[in-house]
Amino acid sequence: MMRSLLALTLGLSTLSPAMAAPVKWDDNGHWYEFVATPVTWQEAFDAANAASYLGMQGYLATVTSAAENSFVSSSVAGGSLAWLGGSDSGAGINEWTWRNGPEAGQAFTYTNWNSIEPNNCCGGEDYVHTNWSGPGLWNDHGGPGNPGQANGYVIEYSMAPVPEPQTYALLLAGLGLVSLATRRRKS
Ligand SMILES: [Ca+2]
Ligand SMILES: [Ca+2]
Repeated sequence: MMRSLLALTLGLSTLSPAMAAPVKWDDNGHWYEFVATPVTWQEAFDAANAASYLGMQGYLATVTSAAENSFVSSSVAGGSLAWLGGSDSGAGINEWTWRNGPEAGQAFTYTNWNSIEPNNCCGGEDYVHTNWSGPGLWNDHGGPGNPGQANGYVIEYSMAPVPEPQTYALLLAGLGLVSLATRRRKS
């Protein structure tokens, strides 16, 4: 019994390397998870978008306020370097946008760059990570100058965006037809 429990525990830890349990942020009801395994931004992006938790879609964290930055950088990542879901790849230098999640395609409205960042150093840096030489400080890092640069990342989980009002109208119209049909069948 003990041995099979141990095997199960080992098996589970092999399946999810270096993953802390997701934690909820009460301010927005989203959940966040730090993955310590060092990977490139693109690998982190793909893994985060393939993840789900309690029926919520995962994405590389989108940080849109000082409070969220503090929670993500300190409480979740514990001060370790962590990719966030923003990039200026394929756009003008320092035309930063969030690349996934509810804010996909939106320009940064909040930033916390370290004093000399973003500097597009070393042949070009296109991805943002936090905790660069100070708690919660951002830096542009990774490709194309250094495509192999790797560190941990934070996955954010939230429910799918609320449907547009138009979709609601269609949904309600559909429900109306269903109840009409049901009533007809009864009579
Ligand atoms: Ca967010
Ligand atoms: Ca930089």
